[in-house]
Amino acid sequence: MALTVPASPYDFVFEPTRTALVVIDMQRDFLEPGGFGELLGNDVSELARVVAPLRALLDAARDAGLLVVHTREGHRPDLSDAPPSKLARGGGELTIGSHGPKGRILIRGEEGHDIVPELAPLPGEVVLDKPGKGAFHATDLELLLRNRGIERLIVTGVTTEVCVHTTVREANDRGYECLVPGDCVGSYFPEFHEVGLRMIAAQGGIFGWVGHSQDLLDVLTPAIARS
Ligand code: C5J
Repeated sequence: MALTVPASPYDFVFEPTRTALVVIDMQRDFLEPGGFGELLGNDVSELARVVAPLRALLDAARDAGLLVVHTREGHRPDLSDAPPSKLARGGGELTIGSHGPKGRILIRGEEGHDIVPELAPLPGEVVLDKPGKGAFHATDLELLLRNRGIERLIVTGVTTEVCVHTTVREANDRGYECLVPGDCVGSYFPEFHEVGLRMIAAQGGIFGWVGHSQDLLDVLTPAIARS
């Protein structure tokens, strides 16, 4: 049964069995004190506010039977999948692969690369390791979605203007309809967050829709009760 949520620029209609909740990079390295984000000088408390509403949405999506996809940005320990340009970027002492308080920065298998415990994937949920900002770049995400008949994505996570935006743009070009609940995405820069959301819904929804998690809960909860 199709569900309708209020969103900008207009209502977003989705069928739960043909929709995936995509949770982008809710990793210790981005969210926790001592992680890569903080080592770069960012205020990680800006991202902490995303965890509670996203956890509620994740629980509802699981109960309503949406496909759940978690992504993690990171690299192989030998850095062979990291473009030299990405490693050089920033020019600081600490970069991807450096040793930090949470192990080697953005390296698969290290503590900082893990998803925060509040949003830990359940057994059987898709966990997609991605070397880039977008979740479609150099991953099998498109194949997984196509094989499940997924047409729409609810895109959440961090950061709004980097990995969330890149993923929404990639998805949009591939024909997926994307809804971004604004309270379930976050940025170290409040102004980038605001403008990033406005950019998605501008011009009649040039990249997709922007909504709120409570409106999703309002339609998912009755759908769970009916099932
Ligand atoms: C960044 C991300 N900001 N997940 N990664 O480098 O947005």
